[in-house]
Amino acid sequence: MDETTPLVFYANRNCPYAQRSWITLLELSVDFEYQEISLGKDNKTEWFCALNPNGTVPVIKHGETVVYESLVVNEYLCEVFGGKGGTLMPSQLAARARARILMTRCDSKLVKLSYSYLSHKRTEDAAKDDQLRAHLEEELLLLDAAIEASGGPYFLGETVSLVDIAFMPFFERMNVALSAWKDFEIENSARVHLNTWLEAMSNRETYRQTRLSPERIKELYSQFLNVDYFKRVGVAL
Ligand SMILES: N[C@@H](CCC(=O)N[C@@H](CS)C(=O)NCC(=O)O)C(=O)O
Repeated sequence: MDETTPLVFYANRNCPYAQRSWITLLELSVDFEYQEISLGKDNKTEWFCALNPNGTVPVIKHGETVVYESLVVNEYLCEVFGGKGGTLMPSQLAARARARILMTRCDSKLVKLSYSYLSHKRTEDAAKDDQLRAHLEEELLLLDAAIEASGGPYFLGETVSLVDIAFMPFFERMNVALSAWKDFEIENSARVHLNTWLEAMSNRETYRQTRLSPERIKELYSQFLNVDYFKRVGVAL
């Protein structure tokens, strides 16, 4: 298996996890075949579950090798294609560990805190709403400090990495949804490094090719919020 082996990318246009791998494929200039998976339908089929027993996107099939879980897919892509269009992981072991700590934190903290706050109904418990908002603010400050410590504009310093790619699809959605439903702006003068990071990421051509429009995010998220989708899939408390 090498960079000349055909690669199929199974994804869904609305999925932030799949978007992570899509940006990575584009950043690494990989040739691939995009296959759209209709969620609730194609991902329940026998053929898809044989590829990924979790029934989730993204999945890549690279020759006979099948990889799923967005963060694992992205590291695999870096390992195989990292030499071609530039690498997205640092070479030093300590920096690689730091990158993994931040990527894991994206899923265990930022994603959970932001979807929990977004899906909480203030009318049901205002004190809890304030608490969820405060937890999210704290996490955003921590991320701001992480970017500051690296010198920015990216999480690991001057060059874009898998860490930035892991976070961006969620910031894209939260930027729109938290503003629309919670009157909460991600861009805030208390988080200058995060603001600069968001701008640097938003200007990247690879990301721009994969982004959802704000209108589409609002349309999707109003459906999701109506059916308590985020709680059902386990990204909100
Ligand atoms: N931890 C997984 C999460 C992937 C995930 O949850 N994908 C969602 C779409 S955003 C999915 O495929 N859900 C299956 C479904 O909705 O039936 C990853 O990082 O790849």
